[in-house]
Amino acid sequence: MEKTTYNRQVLKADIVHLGLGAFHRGHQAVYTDLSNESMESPWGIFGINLLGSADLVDALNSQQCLFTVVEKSATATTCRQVRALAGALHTPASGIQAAINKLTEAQVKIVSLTITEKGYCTDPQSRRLDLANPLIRHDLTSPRAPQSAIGLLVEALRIRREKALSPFSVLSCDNIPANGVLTRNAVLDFASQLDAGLAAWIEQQVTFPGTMVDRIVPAMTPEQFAVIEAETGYADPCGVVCEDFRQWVIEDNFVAGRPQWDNAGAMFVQDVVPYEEMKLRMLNGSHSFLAYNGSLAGYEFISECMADPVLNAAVFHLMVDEQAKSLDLDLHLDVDQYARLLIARFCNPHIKHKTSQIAMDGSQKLPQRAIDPWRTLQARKVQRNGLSLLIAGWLHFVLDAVSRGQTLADPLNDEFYARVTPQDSSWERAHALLQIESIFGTLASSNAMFMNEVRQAFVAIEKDGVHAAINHVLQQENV
Ligand code: NAI
Ligand code: CS2
Repeated sequence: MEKTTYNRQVLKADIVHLGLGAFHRGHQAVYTDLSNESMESPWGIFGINLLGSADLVDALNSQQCLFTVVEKSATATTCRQVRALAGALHTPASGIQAAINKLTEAQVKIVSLTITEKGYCTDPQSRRLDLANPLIRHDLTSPRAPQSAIGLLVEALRIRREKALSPFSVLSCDNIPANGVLTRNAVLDFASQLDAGLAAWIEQQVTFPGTMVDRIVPAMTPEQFAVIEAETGYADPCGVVCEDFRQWVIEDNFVAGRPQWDNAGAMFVQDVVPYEEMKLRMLNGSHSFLAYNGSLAGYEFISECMADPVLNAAVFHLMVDEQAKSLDLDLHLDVDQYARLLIARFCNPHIKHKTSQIAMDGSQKLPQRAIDPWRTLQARKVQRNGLSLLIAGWLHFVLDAVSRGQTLADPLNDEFYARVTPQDSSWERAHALLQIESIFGTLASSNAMFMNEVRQAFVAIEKDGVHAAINHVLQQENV
């Protein structure tokens, strides 16, 4: 068991983290724990969950906030105990005031977030705060008792300003392009609805560094909890099993200091966007391709999809011949090598990453993973058949669920049902989904090429199944 040795009795809430899910425990908490080893004063993290069940927070508090991370490569296993968590709370149980109090403690220097794409309550196309979002509507009428993460951040910053406490940096660690800019815009949009002076103060005093985060940390299952027990000899309801790879690229723009995460392997840079775009399109875009087309082909896990030579070759094509060609910036990176590393990571048989997990919240993921690169490739006259298959796979995935009456794990579930008329032909139903502007902008009415190519892919999957469709569509000459 790997274990750090710094004195954790002195840990305070230097970082408050919103969204204490699997990813935070397997990524930022590990970096903080490892970097604490070389710091004079270790940084503590206080985790807050605004939603979901209280079980995790209760279990953490009953085990001194210590938890296990089991890291698995294809051939080796490392078990670590993570010691950087100083405390945790769950607002549905303890009330939102407890969270506000935590964020307004004088020593808080960073508030970090992994609240999923939908947690920012923004419109995925315009990237601005969605004022019609029910949580935001609630918080604008009750700003002192917010329910959303954005409302909580603004309320905490209002109090800090009033009490002349120093501001904190807001660090989004979600898979969103330019996540710092998006978070800043959401916070400023919210604050300016309430108080222009507060919005101006936030604009001047608070920073929102962008990050690229990477480590595959699947949702835990009973089988994976059994893996922890088998590897360590004890059960840990707060542990996670993840891959051994990890990467963190961070814009170095903090108002109140930061841990030396670079001592644990993080990279501090001026501009994180090129790294984010590369990772979001090549890794996450391929994940979504496999999530939809892999689940249509009957696969439960990503590693099973990768054992299928047709899907394996298709994602390599998508990474190298499409997504890589949609990128702008020269990182002096060998994209073939990056793609091969991604393929090897996806093949790791010990990482039980469900296609159904990645398929969740597709309406929030498609714009950055598929739609933006599709538009860029069209402008560059580069074929984008793999992306069309990804979008067509999503259409089938949603329509299949709707035709069975299943609820989709997606904030637009009700909108899908409202738009789809069961009596329509399958392409008419797909067409209705393609008109959702928060996902597709105005492509349905303004881009005949987009509609034709997605239709070709959609019909091919319907007629011949995923394998034949991949073989057929990837041969097309669409530029
Ligand atoms: P999880 O399901 O374990 O945790 C999600 C967390 O987000 C929970 O704490 C939940 O309370 C919170 N949350 C969900 N909706 C929210 C909302 N509307 N407002 C406030 N909080 C909300 O998921 P996990 O694995 O921790 O992933 C979370 C995010 O981390 C992903 O969506 C992604 O953006 C990012 N990420 C995840 C990776 C992974 O492999 N799991 C890798 C890279 C990034
Ligand atoms: C996945 C990501 O759930 C998803 O949408 O694509 O969470 C992926 O596992 C991570 O970004 C890997 O860093």
